[in-house]
Amino acid sequence: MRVTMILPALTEATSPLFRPVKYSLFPPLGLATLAGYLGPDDEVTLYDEHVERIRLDTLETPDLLVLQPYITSARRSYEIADHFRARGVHVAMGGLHVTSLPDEAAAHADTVFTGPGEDTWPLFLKDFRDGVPARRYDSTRRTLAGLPPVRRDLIKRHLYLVPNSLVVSRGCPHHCDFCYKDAFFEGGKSFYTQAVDDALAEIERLPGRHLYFLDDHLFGNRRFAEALFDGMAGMNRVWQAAGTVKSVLEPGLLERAAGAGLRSLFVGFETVNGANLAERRKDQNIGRDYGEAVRRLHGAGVMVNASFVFGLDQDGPDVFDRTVEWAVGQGIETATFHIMTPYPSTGLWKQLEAEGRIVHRDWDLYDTRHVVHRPRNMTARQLEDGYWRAYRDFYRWSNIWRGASAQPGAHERLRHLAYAGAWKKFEPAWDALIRSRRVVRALPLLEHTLAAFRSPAARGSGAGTP
Ligand code: B12
Ligand code: SF4
Repeated sequence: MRVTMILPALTEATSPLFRPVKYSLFPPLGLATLAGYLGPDDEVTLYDEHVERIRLDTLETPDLLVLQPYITSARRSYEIADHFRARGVHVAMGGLHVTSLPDEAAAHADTVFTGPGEDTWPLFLKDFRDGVPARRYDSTRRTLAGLPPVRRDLIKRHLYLVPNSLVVSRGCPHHCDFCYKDAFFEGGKSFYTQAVDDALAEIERLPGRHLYFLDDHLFGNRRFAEALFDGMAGMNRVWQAAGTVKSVLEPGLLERAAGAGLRSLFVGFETVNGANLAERRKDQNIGRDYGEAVRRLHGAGVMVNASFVFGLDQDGPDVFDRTVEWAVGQGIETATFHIMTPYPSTGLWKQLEAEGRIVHRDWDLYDTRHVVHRPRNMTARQLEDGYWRAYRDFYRWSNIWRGASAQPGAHERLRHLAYAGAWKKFEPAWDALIRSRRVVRALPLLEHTLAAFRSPAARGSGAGTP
């Protein structure tokens, strides 16, 4: 069987006007995971529009086309699907946006899938080979046991800065109402992990030193996380991941992660307005000392990528300056800002829709950079302007210097400057590297920046990775 898999990209990812480094970070892990279920005789090709241009009229005509639309790439995905269906190709679509709006996707596909694919995809493959594929498969049985190895041989590693991204769990134990998670995992378990040995085996298969865990919350199951970090100690890895404020404040876990090579953590602080938290069911952040979380991370030698959402119902026009001021004052190395975006079928979507506050359904603009709802305590213009101003202000050299000077020591100050500066300040260099189609050449630099620093505690004891 000939199978083509495509991760479509929103159009701006290919625009010369837009800084594209973000789109050259991670390979299409979901599709490479599904490819693992294909047989040795199947011919499979995997394309990722974030890093390569595809011309539909020159592509081969496969027996089966597999598409994974995100909300912002839904329009493009449907365009690709329609093109191939007109040529008689069976089109299968699944993933987050399809799960949110299966009927919308079904108008462009022969088969749609809701939820994660590990149970339904092998079922479909059998039905398809037998000539009786169904129109729709809904995932209910959730497990990562017996997962075949991810087909990393299909990934064009040289096109990515972070080719070694991986996930060892699915979902998250929390229920923030703006998050994709509860809707995506409806009908079954919404948080589950691989067996620790399987996760360690996956890590062993990855070349080099650097890893990026894309798990929603790597620390979400303490027993699993501890065993994983213990197993990773001594593997000489440096890695990045995501975790919650609550998990950072829990004694012991962070230190174990740092000992196993954790060097930077994406943390969902979300808001400096405590009143927003209960409203958005971000219960795990309520009453937590954010400053203490940052100090603990820095104390363990872990850089912080702080995530914030603007335009929540309790936010007024002062929220942008307050957030930037707080983050810079804490010495936070990198920040990711988002405009609150109601994804269809989330709790947030349902509330705003009931209140008549969804302004339009142009999914291209649901990219967390555009205002798609009617904010409560400011205008849409104030929100969009404030969002861009926050980015500019946070990454001003004066603020990068100020942030670096809030770090505990000279070592940390240097790393702060190197990492924050490289991330936002050298866009022309990134562009040049990406256009040379050898972005992976920057990976040693990233590894070096992450590895060049050990926690004060680890430096004292000689423990941890070099
Ligand atoms: C890596 C990542 C990116 C990468 C690129 C994606 C890539 N190369 O895969 C980058 C940085 C480019 C990115 C960008 C954005 N992202 Co993003 N990203 C992620 C992240 C962290 C991990 C994705 C991943 O690899 N998961 C692991 C794999 C194994 O799971 P999976 O891809 O979901 O695939 C499984 C299932 O979905 C299903 N499946 C998927 N496709 C198909 C197809 C078939 C036929 C079948 C059967 C099953 C199936 O089976 C797979 C195996 O279980 C997710 C968070 C998350 N937890 O998923 C957010 C996430 C997907 N991103 C999101 C968003 C909003 C964005 C941006 C719009 C944000 C922004 N402000 O820029 C942009 C735009 C992206 C675009 N192309 O349009 C949202 C999506 C919301 C939505 N409803 O679509 C998520 C969920 C984050 C969040 N919590 O809000 N992202
Ligand atoms: S903690 Fe993160 S992944 Fe978990 S539900 Fe909240 S936003 Fe989603």
